[in-house]
Amino acid sequence: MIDTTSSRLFDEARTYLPGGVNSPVRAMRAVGRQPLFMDRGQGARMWDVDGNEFLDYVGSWGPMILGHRHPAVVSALEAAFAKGTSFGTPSALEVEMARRLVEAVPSVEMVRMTNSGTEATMSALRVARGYTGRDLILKFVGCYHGHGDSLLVAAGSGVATFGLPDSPGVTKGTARDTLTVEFNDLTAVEDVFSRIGEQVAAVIVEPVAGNMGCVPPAAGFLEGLRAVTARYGAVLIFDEVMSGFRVAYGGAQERYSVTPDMSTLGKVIGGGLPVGAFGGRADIMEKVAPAGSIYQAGTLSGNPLAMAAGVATLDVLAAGSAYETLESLGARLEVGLIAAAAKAAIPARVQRVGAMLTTFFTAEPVVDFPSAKTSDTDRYGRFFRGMLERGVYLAPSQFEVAFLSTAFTESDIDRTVEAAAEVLSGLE
Ligand code: KE4
Repeated sequence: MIDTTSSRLFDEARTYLPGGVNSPVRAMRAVGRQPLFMDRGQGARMWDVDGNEFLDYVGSWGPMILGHRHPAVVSALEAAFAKGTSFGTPSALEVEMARRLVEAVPSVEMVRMTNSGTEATMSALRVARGYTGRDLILKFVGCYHGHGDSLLVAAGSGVATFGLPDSPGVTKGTARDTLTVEFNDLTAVEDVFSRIGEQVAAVIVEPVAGNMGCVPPAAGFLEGLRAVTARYGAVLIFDEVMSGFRVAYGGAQERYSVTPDMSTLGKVIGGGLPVGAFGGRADIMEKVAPAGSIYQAGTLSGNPLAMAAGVATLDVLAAGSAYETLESLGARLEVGLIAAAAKAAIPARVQRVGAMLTTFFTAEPVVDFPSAKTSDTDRYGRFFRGMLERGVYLAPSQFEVAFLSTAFTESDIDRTVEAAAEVLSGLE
């Protein structure tokens, strides 16, 4: 594969941008190669600056659920753009978006737009702390909720203890207010609450984990979180930035019939433009300025272009058979990958929820971050590079997911499976 233009651009980019990228995972360090610079996308495909064509299973990390340049999104953006880009005033499109989120997402009675998932989760935590008057939050090892300080916290020595900074720059004081336990470990959560439940402002969880690879909630896990947080008056936050409008139109909370107190959203709801949102029970959201005293703001929050692309995306998802298509394509890919790994006698686990899927290079079920880490990441890197050479762009990390879009066809999936069979058969 020729990547001379990408390579030249990367050399120049590293002069101006830390690591040559604007977000670390794009640098492809986890899969042992330099990044490719994309030039354009159409449907399920994208082309890099050297003209290489790829089936795109990253989809901008989730937003492109309809594929690139869906006609409805393009025309909505053109119409909005013809009238200007941003006014810093209320606009009708913000009301259109808010109404759809309230109608679609069971926990959302009121909502506030932001410009990223990070802003959404940061804001949701502040609101939960302001609403409860409590300081502590509980998160799960391996779940990622953006780069807000309170959430860049590693498990303390032995889980279910106070957190430790997971990045330089996060203060010990901040980390101390974040507890971490293993994903799917309801007993550990109940143990924390039995000891200090009255101090916990919120539990934040990816209801379907996607940032350690795809890890579904264990039976009863989400229901258990709902019960214990209700019992102690803590706010249950579902971080649906990735799962929202992906695993169902109403997100994981609709798919698993568990309604949190607050939810955070992003990615899909912006149709590829910068976006985030946090929402929840009206009695909580009414505390947010200027209705209430909990401050939160944003110059470009609810900007017309992102609202136009997002509303158009949600309307396409709501109108047709998108989720049946995504489920059927996802199942076809899952079955094909399992068969290809078995034929090659490569230990692998394919885990999927709807249109998000991960091939873990481990023999054991992946139920939390420790089990995800039994995966052979070096083997994943070789798998990734082999697939890239065959025109299939997967997530450049074992601990991410492949995202399907409605733009894929069955023959795209079959081609992906054929490529996987070739790569896996040659993978020592
Ligand atoms: P952003 O700030 O990147 O818009 O959203 C943060 C975020 C919050 N919550 C969940 C569940 C998320 O998955 C994310 C961001 N996801 C990563 C992909 N694993 C974005 C890719 C990147 O960091 O470049």
